[in-house]
Amino acid sequence: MSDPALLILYGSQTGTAQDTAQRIARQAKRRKLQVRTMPLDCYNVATLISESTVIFVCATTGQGDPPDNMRIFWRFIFKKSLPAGSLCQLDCAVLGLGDSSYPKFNFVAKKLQKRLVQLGASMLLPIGLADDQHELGSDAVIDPWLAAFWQKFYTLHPSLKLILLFVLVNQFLLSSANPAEQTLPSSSSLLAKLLSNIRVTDVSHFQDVRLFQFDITGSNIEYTAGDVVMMRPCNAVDDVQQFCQLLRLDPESRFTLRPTDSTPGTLPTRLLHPCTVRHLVETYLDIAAVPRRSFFELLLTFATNELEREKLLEFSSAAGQDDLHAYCNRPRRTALEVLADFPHTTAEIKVDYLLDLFPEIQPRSFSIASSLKALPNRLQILVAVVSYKTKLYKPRKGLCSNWLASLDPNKEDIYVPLWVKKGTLKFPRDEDTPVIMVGPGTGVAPFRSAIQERTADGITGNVLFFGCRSQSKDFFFRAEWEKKIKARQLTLLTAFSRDQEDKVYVQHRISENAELLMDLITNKNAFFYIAGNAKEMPSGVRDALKGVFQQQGTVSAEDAEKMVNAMEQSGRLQSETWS
Ligand code: 2AM
Repeated sequence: MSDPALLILYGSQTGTAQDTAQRIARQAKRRKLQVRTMPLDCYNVATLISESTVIFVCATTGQGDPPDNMRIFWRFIFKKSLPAGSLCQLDCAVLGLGDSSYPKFNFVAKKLQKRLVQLGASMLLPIGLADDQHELGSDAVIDPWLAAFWQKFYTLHPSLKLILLFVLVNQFLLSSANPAEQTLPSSSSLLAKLLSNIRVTDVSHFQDVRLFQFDITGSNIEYTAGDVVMMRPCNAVDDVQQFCQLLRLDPESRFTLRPTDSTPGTLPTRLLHPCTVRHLVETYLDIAAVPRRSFFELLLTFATNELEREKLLEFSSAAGQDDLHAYCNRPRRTALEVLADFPHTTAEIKVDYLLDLFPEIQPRSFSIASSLKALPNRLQILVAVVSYKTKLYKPRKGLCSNWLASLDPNKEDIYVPLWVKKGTLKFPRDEDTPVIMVGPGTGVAPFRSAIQERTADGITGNVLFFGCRSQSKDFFFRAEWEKKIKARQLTLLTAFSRDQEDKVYVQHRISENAELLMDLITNKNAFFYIAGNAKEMPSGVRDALKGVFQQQGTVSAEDAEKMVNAMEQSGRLQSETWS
């Protein structure tokens, strides 16, 4: 190896892999290495054969699929026509970011590593498998893995001297601008008018769940049941104001963006040009998320106050990670709250570094809860407004659900940028195939879409297991279901968990209706669906389904498990779960 240039390619869904890749790039730049960082799909894969050292940082999505920004690469790299030794000049390292509470933990990184080896690439070190579930967060794996990587890198390039000087690397320069400049091309998403924002749980109920309706007239959006809609929340007005005060920024001042290095694909295109500080903070900077360790490392470079500097130094060091976790991750402290805890340092932050300090607000996905066949030109979503307590005084609030809940279409016209993506749930098209759907709570959303779509097509084989706490408080869409039941288009089985002494869950109803389910699945080839956000619900439902097979088919537990797995493999058992 003669060329010490480093290429970092990432596949990122929620921004964590991107953040990690950029952190590695900063470390590389501090070492005065030539480094390029980009999403896998922005990279011309055909040139991989001429690279020397590549780090792949890849997330795995909940269902074991690659992130959206590495799908083209994924298809290419698995082409059968690629010759076995085609990457034999390549030294690489694979870092996977995953969550061990999902069955396909770090599946993408593992599969990628296997494929790279098959194509002849040499691995510089064993694969790193970071886990969100680790009590110290994914850095517990990433930090030692990176240390091992640099050690290996320096043994391969002994001529390189380690440069310990910390050089702050900023990707973007913000400079004041005159307002006459043009707007950058906006993204291709639709600005959909919000028509209604209605609470669907009783006011006395602990949880605020909303049904939002958007007008998509004039767009070419054509969604079907199972699809999801993506939207990006904005920061709360009060948070934006506090942020500007802490950083001593005038929210109305304007700037333009210029890249400071030649890495393609990193300049944000969806910001106005020129842009006000308010617009940047409100729509782009993720100040409401729990900050990552790299945030503290960068913050440290602005510290002049001795006390704050000491604390930031500790949080940036390997030895301080337990304390950082206790301060930040466990109570889910937001970046804005951290800034307020370090006021002297925050006041020193240079505006040029905002885009290095804060990741971009990531889009959130929601299962679409309506069907175009029942509601032409409309799109509805069912959203639980997230708020929970930690040991911090203020309750924690989900950014997107609270932002949506704050929008009042009766007061002013509100337009929300959104776009639609194919979801993981696919429903059979032929009218003879019944569907069994298990969707407690907001998990019912994709099934409402499917039921609306199927009944509009005259399909009547629809069985829904719905669970909520109380018949009178959070039984969403009750009147709609009653109409469908009357019209013999729907069989509804409900589990109201708290209307009686003992908990009743959807799985209990599944066991009670074993005969019906067995008949639908074995004689009528029914499809079976699970959706929802309770952590243990999906496995509870699978177990209940196994119980149905054991009891009705008089098979062993092992065979029942095989039957469930076979259904899943053939696409007749599908699930979409979220936490
Ligand atoms: P609970 O809150 O009374 O425990 C929607 O959230 C419904 O899902 C509620 O009735 C909730 O009941 C229920 N639920 C909670 N955990 C569950 C689990 N493991 N399996 C099935 N349903 C569950």
